[in-house]
Amino acid sequence: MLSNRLIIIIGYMSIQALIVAFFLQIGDVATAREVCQSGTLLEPYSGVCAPINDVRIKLRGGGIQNLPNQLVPNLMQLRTQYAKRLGIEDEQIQAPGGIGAGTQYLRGSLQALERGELHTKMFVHPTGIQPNNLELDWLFTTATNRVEQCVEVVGIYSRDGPGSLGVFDWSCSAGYPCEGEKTGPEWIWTIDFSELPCNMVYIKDQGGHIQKIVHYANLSAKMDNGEPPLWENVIYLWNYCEQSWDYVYGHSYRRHQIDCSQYDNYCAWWGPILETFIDAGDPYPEIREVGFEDSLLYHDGQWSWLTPEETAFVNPNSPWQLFHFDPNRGYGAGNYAIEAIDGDCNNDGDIDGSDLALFVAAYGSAAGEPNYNPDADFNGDGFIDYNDLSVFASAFGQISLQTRL
Ligand SMILES: [Ca+2]
Ligand SMILES: [Ca+2]
Ligand SMILES: [Ca+2]
Repeated sequence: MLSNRLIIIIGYMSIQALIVAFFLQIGDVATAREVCQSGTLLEPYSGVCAPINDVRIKLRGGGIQNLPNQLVPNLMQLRTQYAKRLGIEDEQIQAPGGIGAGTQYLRGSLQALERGELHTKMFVHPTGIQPNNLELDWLFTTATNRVEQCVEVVGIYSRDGPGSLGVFDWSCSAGYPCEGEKTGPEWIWTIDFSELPCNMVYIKDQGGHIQKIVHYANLSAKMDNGEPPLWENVIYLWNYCEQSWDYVYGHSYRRHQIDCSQYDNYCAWWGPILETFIDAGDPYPEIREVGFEDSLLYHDGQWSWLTPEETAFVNPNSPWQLFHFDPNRGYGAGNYAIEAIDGDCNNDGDIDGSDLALFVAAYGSAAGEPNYNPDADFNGDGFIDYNDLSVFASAFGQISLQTRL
């Protein structure tokens, strides 16, 4: 069941979006989805059927790297080797799966025999996650969509350099090779976050920290009932400039998928996780906060908010701390976070002319009015008035500091 927050924005919606939001609100997402016309995909946080734009060719021009085989270790091999070092049984490392902290799909729950579609707002760090130069081999932020041979959208961080977004597809095979003639589970491409300016936005997370996020939908859908059935793995990134979906990756293949919700199957059991391969006893690096917000899984016609009835949670290893926890759909973990400050109307960590413009536009409004902006209502009383103005005036020019927590 979706939360009440959807209803808040209904005042700004088209009739179609209103109808969609209504069905979402009453939990009838199958109908909400049908209302979306073909060529559109439901954006579940706003209830809007948003257009889909195929940007695969444009992305290539933007510098997708085809060097992941050399640069980023294969996730399957990393996980298999690491599980062996930990003494985990072979059958428990059946791909795809993750090793790390975060949200875990419970066995017996979240069946996805027809479709698994994960939506999440993944914290990202275009300049990297390390505030210092302590050791870090690799850190990934990723999730499965509960389908056996799904595709993962991965935040990739290493010791040096910027953070990247990667696509790792489990469905590549000799019969159904992926782009670049890849015939096994493999990285398809990686791209620096800095190449995706329209796919990132600042938010204030539930822990009151400022985050840059990418909202993606990572889905595996059964397309026919052939022998074996046709499946499609697709990745959409939300485009904040166009208010539409960027179709960035797709792969079709035929397969009888294993039911990953069954007790004896160990595939696709991780929701949104952070994943490292640090040996016990080795020092953990200091990292900026990583995590996810508002994760949702659409599975076989139902939406799940990944509540504790259907998911478990694995805490991060010390010295990383859990900064906020919205069980089990959202969390932030790490050592360093950027605190949100009053006056920052666009949540980008400083209070400047952009915030002034937003504040002026909202000034004089009350909650429920079209120009009301909760991020400009610093005392949260539902009115943007002289009380907020005095907060804004005294905060103008401030920069929020990254604090070690
Ligand atoms: Ca700002
Ligand atoms: Ca700014
Ligand atoms: Ca106020």
